[in-house]
Amino acid sequence: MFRLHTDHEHASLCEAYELFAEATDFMTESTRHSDRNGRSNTHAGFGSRKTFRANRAPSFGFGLTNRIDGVNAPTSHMLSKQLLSGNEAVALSAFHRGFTLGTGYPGTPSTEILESLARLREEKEAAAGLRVQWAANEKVALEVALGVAFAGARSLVTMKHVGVNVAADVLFSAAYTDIPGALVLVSADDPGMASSQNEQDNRRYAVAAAVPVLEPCDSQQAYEYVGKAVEIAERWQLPVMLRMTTRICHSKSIVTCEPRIQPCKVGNYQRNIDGRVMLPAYARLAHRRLREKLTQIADNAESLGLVEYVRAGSDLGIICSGATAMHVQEAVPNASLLILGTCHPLPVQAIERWVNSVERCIVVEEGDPVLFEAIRSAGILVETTPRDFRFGELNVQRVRSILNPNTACSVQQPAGKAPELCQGCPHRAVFEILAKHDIIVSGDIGCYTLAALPPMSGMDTVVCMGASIGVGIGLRYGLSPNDTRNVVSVIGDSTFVHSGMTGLVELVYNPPETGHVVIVLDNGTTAMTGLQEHAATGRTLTREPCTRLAIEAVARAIGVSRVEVVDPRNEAERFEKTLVDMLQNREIGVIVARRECILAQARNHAELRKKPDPKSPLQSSPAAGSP
Ligand SMILES: Cc1ncc(C[n+]2csc(CCOP(=O)(O)OP(=O)(O)O)c2C)c(N)n1
Ligand code: SF4
Repeated sequence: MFRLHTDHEHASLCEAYELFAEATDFMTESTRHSDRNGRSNTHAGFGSRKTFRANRAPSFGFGLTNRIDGVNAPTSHMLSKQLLSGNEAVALSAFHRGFTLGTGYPGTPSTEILESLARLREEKEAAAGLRVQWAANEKVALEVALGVAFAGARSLVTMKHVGVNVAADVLFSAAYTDIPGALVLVSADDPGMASSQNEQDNRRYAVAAAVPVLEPCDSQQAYEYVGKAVEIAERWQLPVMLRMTTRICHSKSIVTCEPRIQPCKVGNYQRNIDGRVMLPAYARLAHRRLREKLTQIADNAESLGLVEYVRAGSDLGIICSGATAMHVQEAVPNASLLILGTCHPLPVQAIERWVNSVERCIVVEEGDPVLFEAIRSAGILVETTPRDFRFGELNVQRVRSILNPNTACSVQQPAGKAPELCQGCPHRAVFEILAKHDIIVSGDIGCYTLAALPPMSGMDTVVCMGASIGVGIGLRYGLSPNDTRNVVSVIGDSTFVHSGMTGLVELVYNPPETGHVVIVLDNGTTAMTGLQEHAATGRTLTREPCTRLAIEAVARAIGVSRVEVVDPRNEAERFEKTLVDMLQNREIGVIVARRECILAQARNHAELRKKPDPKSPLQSSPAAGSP
């Protein structure tokens, strides 16, 4: 079902309904648009002004809520106007531009990009040659995408902001290489931390890794900027980051798209050893080439369409980008705006000219003062956003407060009840047993992180994906061997595949004197981000059967001396006894607590009812079977 939000100050209800009617003409079904707790992601006061750009339809906050069913994406034979989220617009644009690969690792707010692309791919004829898949983690996703682009084809790699931390090693050196195809990296940042462990601003990564970054301010631009990213990537042979934020990813607005579909580009490998082998001798030259490329891109920013001027008076000028550009237009319709589609490389000349044309110029930006610092270090005098506004998302009200310090500024937390583990969630059974013993739980990221909240309060540390094992080992080292408390690492199955295996190698290589126990919560899905598949589910992104990574076999192969597979609910006693034995005997042990997520189970059963297939791994879901 569509849910129409009309809390825009400048959009009349009639106008909104007209647009809505127009938009729904081009939509077939509703689209999933909420996070795992059912909160819809809508624009609260997300701005629209028709004068903004003559060729751009205004943006409205259409919030759609539909968590599991009704998942749908635009299809190629639709007319050229569609109501799309930023994520869907990116997928459609990649589809239209003949990308050969879409890959990534799930993470809110980026997940729906690949899910939408996969649905577009189902139109086999139009998408012949397009692969869409989940990778084991963001680093390997970027490596595979880089290979595709080295071959001369186009690849899209998607991740949430913290995913770029995992992929950073690849990114920093890939930037030095000459890449004949297009490598477009989507970093979906989460200012305000709607569903993340931090609010890092990945524009900083673009600067540090020396890659161009494009920042769309609505779905239309998300669609267009994929095209610009391809243009820049192929012309200058370097990776391009498309930096989205939660508001852009999940908000819907009208997108006018090209009717044309380019077929998937097939690569034609050209050898270029000094351009792609980053030995110091080649890398030194490559670094100089990279800086030259960036200078050229900055010089071409205006002709690439990355600089937009909105002229009003000359008293007040505001420099902004991304979602902030929309808020600013609503908050201060009388200001002149310089809207930058990129903060790196910075189009210094254009900025300087523009700043000189206004009396007073303020950089209004969400997150870190990236634009401000870059502009000031170019020697251009501008004012910045006060420090308090660095925390959380901006909105129209907060932008007003920036410009008028007498207006109160507060970060509003979304209403609603605190998230909690579902009733009947298999993770509950594990934490109930852990709570009975005096255990320090080194935790990880997934649905089970919710066990850290009261009343369970059952987790002691959570830092980043995969950290549970390393931190658990470190806690063991740091505590006295005579300490009566025990440490246990708890990690989900998707997280284990993502970054848990190396932790296990560390455990076997440098075992603590007191032993250690790792519990892998194998619920047969990546539940936290909306039930995605991973290598240990035995199903691909499109839910076709594939080779299943057996977690217990991996643990044994790594050299863990005792590995047990238990159903924590039906075999609660055995689970508890195994845990206590391992702890008391100071063993290096892994317990795979295998029981299917109840939501995944419901979805799988519903699918089976629709089309029973005896060969389908859904018939024998690893998490559903006996341990
Ligand atoms: C580097 C990184 N990538 C992606 C995410 C988003 N994310 C959070 S938890 C999670 C995986 C959860 O799956 P699992 O470990 O199986 O636990 P479950 O939610 O199924 O209980 C993902 C992908 C993240 N926080 N960090
Ligand atoms: S793992 Fe599944 S059952 Fe448990 S809280 Fe997450 S979605 Fe609910």
